[in-house]
Amino acid sequence: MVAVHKNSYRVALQNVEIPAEATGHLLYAADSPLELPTVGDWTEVQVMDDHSFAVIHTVLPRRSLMLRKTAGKRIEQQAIAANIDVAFIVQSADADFNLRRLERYLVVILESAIEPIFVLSKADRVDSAVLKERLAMVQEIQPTIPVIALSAVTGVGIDELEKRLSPDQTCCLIGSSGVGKTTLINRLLGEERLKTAAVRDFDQKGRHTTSSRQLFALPGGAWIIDTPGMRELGTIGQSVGIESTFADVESLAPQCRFADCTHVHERGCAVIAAVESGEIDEKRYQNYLKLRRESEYYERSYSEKRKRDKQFGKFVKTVLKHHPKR
Ligand SMILES: Nc1nc2c(ncn2[C@@H]2O[C@H](COP(=O)(O)OP(=O)(O)OP(=O)(O)O)[C@@H](O)[C@H]2O)c(=O)[nH]1
Ligand SMILES: [Mg+2]
Ligand SMILES: [Zn+2]
Repeated sequence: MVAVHKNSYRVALQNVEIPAEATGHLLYAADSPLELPTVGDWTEVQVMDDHSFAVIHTVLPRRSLMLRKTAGKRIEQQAIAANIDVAFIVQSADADFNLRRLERYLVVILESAIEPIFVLSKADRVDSAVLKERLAMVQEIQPTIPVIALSAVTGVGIDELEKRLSPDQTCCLIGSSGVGKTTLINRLLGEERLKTAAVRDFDQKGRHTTSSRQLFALPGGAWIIDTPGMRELGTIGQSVGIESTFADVESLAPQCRFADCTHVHERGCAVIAAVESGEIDEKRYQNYLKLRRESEYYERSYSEKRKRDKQFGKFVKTVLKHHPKR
């Protein structure tokens, strides 16, 4: 599966891309939208003789699935991409730089056991002292995750990123609109295949140029997925990702006085003590609490909604049973 745009798909067959649709059975038998095809999926398809159209019958089991909470009011999980090995979390070294947002992306990536790599793009837009300082700040939030500073304009750092692309692996670029994800893919493809657009002058925000998720084969053999910049990357039921992203915070838990300490207000809390002593950054701690609250809240609301839907389903079936021939 190489592209999704609303309800239409594109699949790759050897070297050709074919428009595709899912069978009615696949659509209706799905218990949740997560079972539907998404970018990066391997699928079983039936192809028209002239290769003009394909029908997707099955989605094969996934190695990984990157999820977020759907944007807006609806409380549901939404697939971003499947079978990703490596995710490049892209943030521009100038206007977009925000450590708290990096932590949010990291939660989503680590929840799905995908290997994260941080990318500071537009390195040409800040002077080297600022760049160095920002690289160090990123490294500090997770010392074991690689950070690459690069510029798709001057080409600096591109080789470092290319070294991280292994043939047959699938990677993806995620990050806010306008940070240069598509420009980077064009650079890696060696041609201006995709549309990009200048960021707004007054606030350097992107214009949401990329509108669908798409998979590309890179010259070295790796696959890369471009994603549209997301306005909001909501978390839902992502406690594993939070635990890994904030491992330094959670590792203090055994030293808290109470075994079930929530690290919010308890006396004798080792986490609160570490924040007070400056060992853990106050803003990082606040972000940890915020993401935990958000992810737990949406998970609870979601499971309550599922329960209600199931009860409603049972009710409908009972009614149908009692009025079999209506
Ligand atoms: N100075 C500089 N500008 C860059 C660099 N990379 C991208 N840009 C510019 O930033 C703008 C936005 O780039 P895009 O590649 O469209 O950004 P995107 O992340 O794909 O944005 P969405 O598709 O909206 O999510 C374009 O005007 C690019 O030319 C870079 O390394 N340096
Ligand atoms: Mg783009
Ligand atoms: Zn505690």
